Amino acid sequence: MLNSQKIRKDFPILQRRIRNKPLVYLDNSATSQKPRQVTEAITDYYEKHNANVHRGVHQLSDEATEMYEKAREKVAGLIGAEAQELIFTRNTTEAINLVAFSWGTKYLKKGDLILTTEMEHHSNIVPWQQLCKSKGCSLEFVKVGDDFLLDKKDLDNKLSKKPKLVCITHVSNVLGTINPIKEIVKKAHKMGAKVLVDGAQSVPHMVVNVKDLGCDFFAFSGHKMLGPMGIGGPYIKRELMDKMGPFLTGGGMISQVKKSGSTFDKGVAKFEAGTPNVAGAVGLAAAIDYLQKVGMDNVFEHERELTRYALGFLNDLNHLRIFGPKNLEKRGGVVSFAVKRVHAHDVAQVLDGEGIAVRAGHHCAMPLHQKLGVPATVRASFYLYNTEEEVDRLVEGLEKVKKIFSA
Ligand code: 7TS
Repeated sequence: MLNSQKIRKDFPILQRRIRNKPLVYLDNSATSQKPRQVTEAITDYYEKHNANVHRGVHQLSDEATEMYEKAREKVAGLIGAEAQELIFTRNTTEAINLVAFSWGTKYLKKGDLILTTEMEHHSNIVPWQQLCKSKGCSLEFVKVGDDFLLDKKDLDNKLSKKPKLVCITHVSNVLGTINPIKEIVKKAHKMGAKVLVDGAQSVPHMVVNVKDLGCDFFAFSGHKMLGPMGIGGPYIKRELMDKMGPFLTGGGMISQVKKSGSTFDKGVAKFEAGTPNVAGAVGLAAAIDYLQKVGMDNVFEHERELTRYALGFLNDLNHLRIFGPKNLEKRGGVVSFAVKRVHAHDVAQVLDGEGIAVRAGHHCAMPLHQKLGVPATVRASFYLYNTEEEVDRLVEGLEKVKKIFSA
C-alpha cells in the first residue's frame, strides 16, 4: 500500500486553496500534477547541463545527449521495450499521427479496412479518418456494449473482415474500462492485422509490458504520469520501424543531404527531426523514478480502492447516472456520471466553487457520448495522491448540486 499523505508533501500545488477551500484535484485523466522531484530535475538540467544534443563536440552537449538517451532507456524500460524502439514525440496524439503518417501512408491502400472502437479518444479516431480520406480506406467502429465493455461478438465479426490495422485504447478515459489487449492482439494478428494501442490512460496507472501485450505500436504521454507536458511517444516494433518512412523532416534525422535529394538516419533518429525536448525527457525520467519507487502495483491498487470507495457513495446518489463497468476488476480509477436534468458544466461549476477540480464535457470522446445518449458527462479521475477525504468532499459537493438544482 502507498502512503498518499506522505506523497502529497511532494506536490506543492496540492497545498493550494481554490475559492478559499483546499484544492481537491480529480482531473488526473486530463493531466497529472508534478512532484518537486520532477520540476527539480528539469531545473537541474537547465541550470547545469543545457546544450543541444547529438551535435556538439563539447562537454555540455555530451552531457545533454547522455541525459536524453538515458531518459529514453528509462521510459522504454517502464513499458518493457528496448530504448531503440521508443521515439520521443510531444504526446500520445503526435505519436498516433506519426504511425498514421509513417506506417499508414506507406502500407495501406485503397479499400483497406482500419478498425477502431466506440470508446476512443479523438486522438485515436481523427488521424485514421484523415488517413482513410487520403488513401481511400474505410474505418469501422467496434461497438461498446450496455455493460460498457467492448462487444466481443462485434469485435470478432469485424476482425473477420480482415482489417489491416486495429487501433484500440488500453483504458477508456471516460468509462475507465480496461480492454483485454493481449487477447485482442492475438486475434488481430491471426487475421493479419497490426495493432496500435493507445496507452495514454494505462501507462500512468498500471504495470504495462508491450512485449507481453504483443502490440505493434503503443502510444502514451508523459504529462499524465507526473512528467512535464510536451513529451511522450510511440513504442514501435523494431522490424516495423526500420521499414517506415520519416514523419517530420529536416535537421537531426538525415544521413546525407544533397541538392538532388536526401537520405535518412536509421532507427529512432529518423523520426526525431529538429531539436528535441531534452528537458522534457529528463523530467519524464524523474517522474518514472518517482512512480517506480512507489511501485506501479501500489498506484493501481490505491486507485482501485478509491474507485471502490467512491462508487460506494455515488451509486447511492439517485440523481446520478454512472457510466462504466460494474465489475471493478475491469476498470481503472475513472468515474464518469451525468446528473439528471443538470448540465455537466453546471455540475462542474458548483464543484469548482467547492475547490474540487473535475472535468465536464465530452472528454474528446464524442462518438462515445453519442452512444451513451448524453451530450456531456462529469468525470472524476484519481491518482496516487488522492485520498478518501477528497472523495468525501466530492460526495458532499454532489449533494450540494442536488440542493441547488433540485435534481
Ligand atoms: N488517448 C486517450 C485515451 C486520452 O485519454 C488522451 C487525453 C489522449 C489520447 C490524448 O493525449 P495527449 O497527451 O496527446 O493530449 N485525454 C484527455 C482527457 O481525458 N482529458 O483531457 C485530455
